[in-house]
Amino acid sequence: MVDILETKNERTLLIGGYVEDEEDFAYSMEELENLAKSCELNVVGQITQKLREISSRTYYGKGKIEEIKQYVLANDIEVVVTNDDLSTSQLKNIQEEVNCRVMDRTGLILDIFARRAKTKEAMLQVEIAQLEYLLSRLSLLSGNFNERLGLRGPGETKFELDRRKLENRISLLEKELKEMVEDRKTQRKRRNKNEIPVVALVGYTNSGKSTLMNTILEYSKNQTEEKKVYVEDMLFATLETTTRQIILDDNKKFLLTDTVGFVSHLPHQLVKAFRSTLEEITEADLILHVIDISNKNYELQLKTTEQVLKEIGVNDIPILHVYNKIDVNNIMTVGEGVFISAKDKTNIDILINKIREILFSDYRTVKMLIPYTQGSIYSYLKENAYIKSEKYTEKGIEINVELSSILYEKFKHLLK
Ligand SMILES: Nc1nc2c(ncn2[C@@H]2O[C@H](COP(=O)(O)OP(=O)(O)OP(=O)(O)O)[C@@H](O)[C@H]2O)c(=O)[nH]1
Ligand SMILES: [Mg+2]
Repeated sequence: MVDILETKNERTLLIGGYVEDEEDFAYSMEELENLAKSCELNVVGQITQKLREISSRTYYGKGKIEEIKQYVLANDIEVVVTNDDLSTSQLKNIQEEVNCRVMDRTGLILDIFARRAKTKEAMLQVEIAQLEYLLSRLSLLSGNFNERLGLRGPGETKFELDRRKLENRISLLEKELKEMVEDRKTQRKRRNKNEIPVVALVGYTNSGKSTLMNTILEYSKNQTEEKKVYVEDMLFATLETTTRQIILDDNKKFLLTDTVGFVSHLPHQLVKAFRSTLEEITEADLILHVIDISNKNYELQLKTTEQVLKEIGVNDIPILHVYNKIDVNNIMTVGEGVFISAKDKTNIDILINKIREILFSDYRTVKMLIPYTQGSIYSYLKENAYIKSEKYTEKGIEINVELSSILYEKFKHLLK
């Protein structure tokens, strides 16, 4: 794994500019601080600027750059993190002016992903994203490199060599990833054959997707503690999708998938590298969009998630808004959807009923008579449908059963 950052409690200054919408900007700076803390950076302060015009050389104005430089000197700042999307040459120029390492939001997010990746697939995806990022910022890095070595000039030879090395490594990793993804696709196909509907938990990072997964698991007949997933109060606790089968008390079954969270300005390298993981969302029958209603910026988070969903090609899957954390902030009038607390397990039954309505709208309740000679059908229905009542008669077992349209077609000859 390449190490872009190697941060160790370094004294850090956050910088950022905004054109309008000061409130959204203040929030994104707050989020940047959280991202920096997740990278174990020691955030000492922040300098912001309302941008009247954007300097093509250093992005921020001349006076601001001077202020940043002075701050860096006076406070022993080791890393400056910018909230803005700067060109490599702008980053390079700022780096030279303020005389310390400058990183951007993308670099931070990539570093968090690198720290959290645990499975082989996630590690591969993160490394590809990091290398793509390095490749796009190569001139910045090789400039540094030259400086350190006391070289003069752009150092073209080293630059080209690095570029080729990176490109080769990327294609090697992509090949490895592709093979892994193929395996998973085959597994998924097998699953689809079973025709169990898939529900995907999707949403902003830290909104409570994994907590909700664990809570819904408790409503499943086949639940065990080991099936629970990792929950943590930090950004990007989940980096890999996990799928669990849920069996409701009336034998209705679905697969529930927990997915990686989104963040505003999710680096495109990550979206690209995680495409195979995110694709699972596009194959779901229902998306539960989990929104942290206790976050004052939940609307922005909601929009960001919707944007990413569009980007990965979700357009005709039903989406149910699940407003979470009502135990913290109970405002139930903000929109259509279900209002729950995944942590306190409030309104989970309402949510499950909604899921039932959407996924199992083709279910119907009918009366059947199963001759005693066909006891295996009875056992099959006991497992795969919901027998609401049963009576033993002379001709066989009379049942009142709720079943899917597929099972209905299969057994309609037994209708009474
Ligand atoms: N108060 C409150 N906290 C909650 C609720 N649901 C989840 N949390 C907390 O929110 C934090 C994040 O929860 P996760 O379930 O890990 O969130 P996630 O959406 O899976 O996050 P990522 O995997 O990082 O994208 C944890 O500290 C949870 O305990 C809730 O209903 N109420
Ligand atoms: Mg999670």
